[in-house]
Amino acid sequence: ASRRFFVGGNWKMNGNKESLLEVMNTLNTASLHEDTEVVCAAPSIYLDFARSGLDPRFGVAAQNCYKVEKGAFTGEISPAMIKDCGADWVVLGHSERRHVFGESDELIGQKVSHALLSDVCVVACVGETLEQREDGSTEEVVYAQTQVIAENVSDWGKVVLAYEPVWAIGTGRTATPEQAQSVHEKLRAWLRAHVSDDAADSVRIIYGGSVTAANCRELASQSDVDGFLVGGASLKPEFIDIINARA
Ligand code: G2H
Repeated sequence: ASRRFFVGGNWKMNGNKESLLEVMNTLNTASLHEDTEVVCAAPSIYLDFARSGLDPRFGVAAQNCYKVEKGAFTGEISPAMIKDCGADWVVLGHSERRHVFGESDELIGQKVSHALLSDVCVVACVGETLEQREDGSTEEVVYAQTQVIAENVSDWGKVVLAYEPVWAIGTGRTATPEQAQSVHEKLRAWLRAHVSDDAADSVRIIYGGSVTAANCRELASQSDVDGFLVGGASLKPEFIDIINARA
């Protein structure tokens, strides 16, 4: 595919300055496939630290943000602040935001809209729970989540769609390459039917959920898998192998 491979490292709420510096030094000195876009999602309190510690060839993302520019929203950060820290991306709708913090599709949509209007690129996440997969509603769930995201996208050139089955996140249970490819292919068809041919052909659809150095190559070889969102393994030296999965 002509789509540029995209690998996001989602540090989640892990690390400290000392350990993250080590992670960043490993990245800065690694020899990486040039055609891969790499973005690290840092805890918001470390956005500045990540931006100054990472080589400019890496992008930096926030892991969440609020839906307005400023105001009395104690504890929140805005896309304007993300940009002010030199970061260009935000992860929105991650399953931990949806399921641990109870974020609704509606709120995620509003966040997507405001981030894009603020010129911050978005990694928008969708994915079904184990119960939903088992009762056969995977497609219905990911289409509905994608629909609300799509209603709020002003520029698909600034969006990466991440498919993260909830049952595969941090569990060591990865989707098989066939399972991932099947959902990615359906999401691309959904984009073709409901957005445009251009969006369907150009939007990167990345897979997340227990991606490791051991399983990344086969996943990366699937025609509709355009990269990864990596949690646990993004803090380990094997992240380099994952970045180079398609090399
Ligand atoms: C899914 C993923 C990164 P992990 O949340 O977003 O985490 O690779 O640890 O399953």
